[in-house]
Formats: sequence, structure tokens, C-alpha cells
Amino acid sequence: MSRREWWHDKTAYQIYPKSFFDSDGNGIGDLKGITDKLDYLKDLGIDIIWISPCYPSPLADQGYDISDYYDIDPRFGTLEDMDELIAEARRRGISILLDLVVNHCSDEHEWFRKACEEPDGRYGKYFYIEDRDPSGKLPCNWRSYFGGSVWEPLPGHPDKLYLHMFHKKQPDLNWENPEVREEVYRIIQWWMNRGIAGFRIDAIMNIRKALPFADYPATRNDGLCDASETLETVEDIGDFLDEMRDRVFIPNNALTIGEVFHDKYEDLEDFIGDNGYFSSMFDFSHVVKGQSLLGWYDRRQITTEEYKRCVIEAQRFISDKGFYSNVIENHDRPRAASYYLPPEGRNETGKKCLALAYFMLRGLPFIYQGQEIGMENTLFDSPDDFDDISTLDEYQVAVDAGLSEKEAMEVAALYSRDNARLPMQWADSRNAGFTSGDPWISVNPDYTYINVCEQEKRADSLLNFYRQLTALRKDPDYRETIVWGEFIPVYEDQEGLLAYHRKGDRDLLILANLKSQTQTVHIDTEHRVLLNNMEDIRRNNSDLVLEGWQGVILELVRSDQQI
Ligand code: TEU
Repeated sequence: MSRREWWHDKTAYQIYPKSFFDSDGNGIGDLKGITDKLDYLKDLGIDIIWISPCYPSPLADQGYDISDYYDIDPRFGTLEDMDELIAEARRRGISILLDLVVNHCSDEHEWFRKACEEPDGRYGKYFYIEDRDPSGKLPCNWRSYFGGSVWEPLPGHPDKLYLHMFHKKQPDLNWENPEVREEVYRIIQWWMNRGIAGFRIDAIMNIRKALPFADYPATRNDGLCDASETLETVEDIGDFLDEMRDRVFIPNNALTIGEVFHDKYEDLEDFIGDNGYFSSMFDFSHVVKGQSLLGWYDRRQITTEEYKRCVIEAQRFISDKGFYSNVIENHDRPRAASYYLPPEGRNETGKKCLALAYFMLRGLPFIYQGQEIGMENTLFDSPDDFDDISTLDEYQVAVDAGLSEKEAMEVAALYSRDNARLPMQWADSRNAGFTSGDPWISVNPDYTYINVCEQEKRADSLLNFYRQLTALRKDPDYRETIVWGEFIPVYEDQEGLLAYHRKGDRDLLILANLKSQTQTVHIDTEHRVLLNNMEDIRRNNSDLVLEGWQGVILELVRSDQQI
């Protein structure tokens, strides 16, 4: 049984600062814009905010390429703005998590510049720099996550190569070098001293490489192997993670949420058990489902039945051994409404059903900006419309694999990370109320009817439904059960029905009909309806007839009686 922690009963919210709210009209969201919207977040019931990177960066990967860990990018504001944001958030009982991106830095970081000046000097050892084989053979055949080899000529040194698991403007830091690890701890300590609660930890499974560099079986006909495949053979990543936890996370009582892509359930306790590397990690079981080593063009959009099976399995494995962070969206994903809901369920009822289904799972729920109003994917006409480097690469991969340009566009548009990165839709006014200037990326035209302002006014809106969910989580009568209660799935074989108990001092039954057809659930226990995404609930003797995409939370009154 894992220890109870201060953050367990909270609700978290992810902000992608560039697209959240622009306070100064330059078309780019900023920190002051976040401060301006703190009351909105408070009203939504948010207690923890994770802010995607806002440090100085050339923005090659939208801030996940950091050129100075100790400052704020002027486009997002200043350190004073950050201090003000932290203080204003604290005044409202909201904690701030920043994004810790330390697998790599930017090629414009001073460390890398110095490494280029003197590859054999101190800073050369901060990176993975190898001599170039005159035959042209690379140190290994790994493919970077954003396409092409992980090896790139070191600027100014045609005889040398450096490693980048992500974009070539994101050179990997060499964690084997204790000096690098000290730098990381210094960064963490510096930000903790400024008053943040902790970090979301980026791409952390990449910090230890499979050494010595060697070729792996190719996964595509480019002869390269996916970088992620090589991580499977790394066994001792725990050494680094233990050290980081002991040196800086524990002494600072930091809240740490790992971006951990790791499918070995048997290791879960090492990661998020009582003495785990992190406080929590995202449950990505349903995110990786349907992915293909060949690329997005071979990816499969998962069904809601598959979604259900993934979360049930994940919840079973974790049980009370740790506390997952539950998500259906983030800045790397298409919009949940567009990805999980089929066209006939892509409406407020379907969105509420999905919200209720994941929000009541055991763990810390994260809401991604705009999810609470049901923002959807946008339309892209041509590859020129994409900003994201990953999308541009995947479009090309699809074309190279033989898809027509039209088909490749469809694939890229469906999965594009840009979908999640379009401006937050605050109102039906110009630029969705995001900026008074020209937005850095186009606004989704559906802002005229999907926006905060409209949903504020409507009692039955998705936004208000999310408010009900966060309020229920905080309700002293239900908190114990919703936060720490057991997760017990039921009716597992009923296709398209996600049904589970949360059992603590109360007994709640969550029923989510994740399909368009009605489904009947037999229930002979006395119960009351705590939340329903439809006006009513149909009954047939002791059967509940759930309409397509109906989701309800029931409280069973006689908890001794099983259904
Ligand atoms: O993502 C890490 C990651 O492994 C991938 O899921 C990545 O998002 C995907 O391959 C892109 O299609 C993290 C960040 O969340 C992401 O935004 C960054 O681009 C990446 O690290 C590099 O810092």
C-alpha cells in the first residue's frame, strides 16, 4: 500500500504556454497570460499546473530544446513574471510544476557551443561525440525520433559526430559524466528554491544509452532502428534515477511526474512505488496501443473497447502500489475527442462520457488545456500548414512508404501534435480571444462554437461538467473513495462498456457506455445518481438502459451487496 501524499487528492492541468493566452498582443502566449487566467483555473477546480517549457529556446521543438535553464524566454516573459505567477498561484492554493528537459539541451546552449569549440575539452564530455569513421560507417544505426540518423556532424569538426535521439538541434547530454548530473541537480535545486512544487520530467527513459554504440536490427527499409528499441536493452537506468531522487527530489519534497514510456509492469514499483524514482508517471498504455515502428501511416486509431482494456489492465497492475497520472490528452497527441470518439460520438455527450470514464480512475487526473471545452483536431490543407517537426517527418515517411500525398496528409493531420498546440479558444471573438495580435499558429475555425465564453454561460456545458467532476473529487463525502478507494472493474466482457467500482468508505459505480448503441446493465442494489451526462436515465425494472455515450456515477447505498 503506497503512502498517502499531499497531491493525491488534487486535479492537475497542463499548459502549453505558447498557445494558452497572450497578454501582450505579440501572437504568442506568455506567463502573464497564465497569471491572468488563474481564476479561471481555480474555478475549474485545478490545484496543480504543469507548464510546458518556457525557458530560452530557439523553439526548434517548441521549447523542448533549451538554450538556458536559468531564465525565461523573452517571448514568454521574464523571471519576475515567473515569480509573480508562482506567488499568485500559491495565493490561490495552486502549485506549479515546470518541465524538466534534461535528456538533451539545445545546440544553441553554451555547453554545446563550447563543446564545438573544444570537443576534447570539458564540455565535449557533456555530449556524446564520436570520431567519424573514414569509411562513412556511423557509430550505430539508430534512427532519431524525428527522423534520420541520430548522428550529425559536429559543427566546425567534419571529422566528428554528435548524438541526438530527437532533433539535430537537441544534442543528447551525456549522463554517464557525473559533471552533467551535477548540472542537472543544480538546475532542479535552483527552480525548487524559486518556489515551484516540482517537475514533469521529459523523455526520461532516454537518459541512459545502450553502450557501447552498436547496430540493431533495422526496423524500416532505411536500414535504421528506432531509437526507442535500443532503450529496451538498457538495464541500469535506475542508478541515475535513484541518484537524482536522493540528491534533489527527496530533500526538496518535490512532486515529480515522469514521462515514462516503459511497458514492463513488473518494474512499476521501482518507478512509482513508495521509494520510487518519481512521485507518479503517466499511464500511457492506451497512448502506445496501435502505434507502429513503421511510422504514423501504419498506426491504428484504437477503439474505445481497446482504450477500456488498456486502462483496466494498467489500473489492475498498479492497484494501490503507486499512483498513476491519468491523461487522455497532452501536447504530443491529437485531441482526445477526435482520436477516441468516432464521428457519431464526437459531441458534448461523448466528450463528457470520456471525461467521466478517465477522471474517476484511481490516480491523479490531468486535464490538457482546451480539453475541458472539448477542443477538436483542426483541418490541414497542405504540409505547409504544419509547424511541428515530428509531423513534417511523419508526412514524408508516409509519402516514402508509397502513400499518395492526399493519404499522407490525412495521416499526418489525424495524428499531428499541432492539433493540440493551436490556440486555446476563450471566446467567439477574433482569434478566439487568444491574442489581439496575429497568432503564431492558426486558430481552429471551430472556435466560433467551441469556446470558454459560450460554455461559461451554459449550465449543461462540457466545461461545467468538468467542474462537477473536480468538485466531486474534492467533496469531503466522496474524496476518500474517489482518491484512495479500490478500483474494481465489472462487466468487463460487455463490449464498449467501461464499468468499475471505486470502493472506500463509499461504494461508487462508474458506468461509461463508450459506443453509440444502448447497453443494459442489471443493477439490483439501491443507488443514487451522483453525476449523469444526460438529463435522465432509462430504467427497465432493475435494468439501467444506458443510451449511446451515456456516462453515470452511481453511489450504491447498500455497499455489502455486490451487483
Ligand atoms: O516526448 C518524448 C517522446 O518520446 C515522444 O512521445 C514524442 O513526443 C513523439 O515521438 C513525437 O511524435 C517529449 C515531449 O513531450 C515532446 O514534446 C518533445 O518533443 C520530446 O520529449 C523531446 O524533448
